[in-house]
Amino acid sequence: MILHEIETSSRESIEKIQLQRLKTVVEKVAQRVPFYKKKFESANFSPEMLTSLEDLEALPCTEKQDLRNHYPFGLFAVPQSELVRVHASSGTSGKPTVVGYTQKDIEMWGEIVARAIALGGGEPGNFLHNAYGYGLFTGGLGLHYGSEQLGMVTVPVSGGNTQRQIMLIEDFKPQVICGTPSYILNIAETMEEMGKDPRNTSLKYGIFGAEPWSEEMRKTLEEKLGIKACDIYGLSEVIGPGVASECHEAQAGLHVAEDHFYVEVIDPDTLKPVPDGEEGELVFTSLTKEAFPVIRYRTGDIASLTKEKCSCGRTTVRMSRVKGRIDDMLIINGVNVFPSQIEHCLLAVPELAPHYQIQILQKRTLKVLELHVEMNEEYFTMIGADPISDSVYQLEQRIQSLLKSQCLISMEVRVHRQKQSLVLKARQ
Ligand code: DLL
Repeated sequence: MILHEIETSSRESIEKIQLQRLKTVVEKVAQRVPFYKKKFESANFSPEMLTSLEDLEALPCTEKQDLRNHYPFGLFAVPQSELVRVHASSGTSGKPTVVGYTQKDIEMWGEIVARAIALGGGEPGNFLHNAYGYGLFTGGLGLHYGSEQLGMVTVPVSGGNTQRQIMLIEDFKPQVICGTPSYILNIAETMEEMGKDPRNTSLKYGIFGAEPWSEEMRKTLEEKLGIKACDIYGLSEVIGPGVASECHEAQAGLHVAEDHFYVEVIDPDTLKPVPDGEEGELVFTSLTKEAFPVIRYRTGDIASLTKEKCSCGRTTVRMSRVKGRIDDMLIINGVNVFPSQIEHCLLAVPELAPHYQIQILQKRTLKVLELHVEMNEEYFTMIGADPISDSVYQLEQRIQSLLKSQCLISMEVRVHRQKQSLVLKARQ
């Protein structure tokens, strides 16, 4: 179901709209956000110089660090009285990256997520089982508003309590399910363990994202659940889910909501744009966002673009699946984790030596993080010859709760004796 005429417009009309909107947003941030004003001045760039979309390349990119430097609201382009919502994603220093929305932003977001759900097979009147987490993470509320805007009956289950999710799927009979691919696989496998056949539900379509997944994973999910599974992409800095989404007809790349976001792919080393079809780092510029517009935001995500018309009839540019990231960010069951964030917490623990190792273990369909750290010499001497003592256990528990409260990360912590045979990564 095609919801908006932009989805099938000619390239010229799409680019004409983009250029008009780009000029407006660039002028607005130059006036309202001191960070961009300074950035434009130092690049000798003034908004009137924008005569084509390519002229944007003259501007330096914006990075996650810029957002951190202006924590929490320093890059907002409207007064707080115009905001209706904030969301946030995890950050390296324990401080999240904060983004804001006006009422119009929320409506626009709902519109593009409605489009994404329609792309993935959802229709008005269908039930949508939403297993993305609700909260500061954009997944739950993002899909929720889009589903309502499409006219679907939205079941706001959020993540967790898998047996209850299964009961609701059986009783409410949704046609569409949304969530991280790893969690949805967990639901399917739990059904199998309960002696139920996951192919026997009412589900027809799945809209999965927020973490990298593969074609093999798609095949597994489709076979296990008897559904069509589509990829949905987004990041809170740009808006949340719905920046790009796959169509169930072709399942051949994610259609970018080009009337709201201008996408580029750049070489992460030279920062120059790469030709269509070549992989590089995705960079997005907001075209319509009011509260928190970003100009040339480097996502850290690796993908390629194609402007070829899709067999579903849509003409919007498509991005490939995200192939990986250029930084060290890990995405564990949909939660973004920077090793440097963990490092920051560990530095505050006086009993530890400056080495740690993060292990990602696959336990059934979910990933589990294990953190291995070394005690330092003083602590080792203090506890004496028995490293399996109560005090080590208490130290492990303390580090575990520190990580949980400061970084929102759940991990198993193991404190090892000094110079143990583990090949531990040096912190510095
Ligand atoms: O993950 C938004 C989202 C929610 C997308 C629900 C899709 C569904 P953040 O928490 O800010 O926002 O994390 C954004 O997650 O830069 C990618 O590295 C990764 N990511 C998001 N979607 C995909 C996907 C949400 N479909 C970061 N494939 C992004 C691979 C994805 N990686």
